[in-house]
Amino acid sequence: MPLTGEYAPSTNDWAREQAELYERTNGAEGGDINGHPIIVVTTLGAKSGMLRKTALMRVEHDGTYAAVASKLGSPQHPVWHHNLEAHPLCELQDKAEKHDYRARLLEGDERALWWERACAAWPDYAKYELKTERVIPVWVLERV
Ligand code: F42
Repeated sequence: MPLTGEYAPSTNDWAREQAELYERTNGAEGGDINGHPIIVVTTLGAKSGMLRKTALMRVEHDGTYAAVASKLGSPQHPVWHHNLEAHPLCELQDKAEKHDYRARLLEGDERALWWERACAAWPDYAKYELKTERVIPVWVLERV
């Protein structure tokens, strides 16, 4: 069942413009960073209950995706991480494809496997890991 609710644009101009440009052009514009593809995930706000759209690096394997809550290695988790904790059902857009997914927070060997896949897709994740004390949450998003 697709997410319903009112879209609440991010107050962060960059975050808002990137997500909206991607969605408007189905990833034809704003679809990658130096050739590394991006996706847009729509989550339900943990506090607002409104729809939030977040651009993330595309980490995919056999139709399943990962969402890596790196936030450039900042000391705090990105707030979309808290949205997924509260509401695991989300929507993922990969270019023109948009479907419903359920997010599951990874631990142990499964997290290690997806962390390896994430760093292969976006090597800077390894740099972010060195920048912060926090364990960067890795979510797997499985098609509903
Ligand atoms: N961020 C990543 O963490 N991982 C990535 O792989 C990644 C890739 C990427 C590629 C392109 C690009 O342009 C950005 C990329 N980012 C990546 C950055 C990402 O898009 C986010 O900007 C970043 O992760 C920070 O996420 P955030 O959810 O903390 O965003 C802030 C800036 C934000 O939008 N805040 C909103 C606001 O209006 O200030 C509130 C958003 C929200 O969800 N609010 C919740 C609610 O209830 O509505 C409250 C949640 C709570 O508990 O406080």
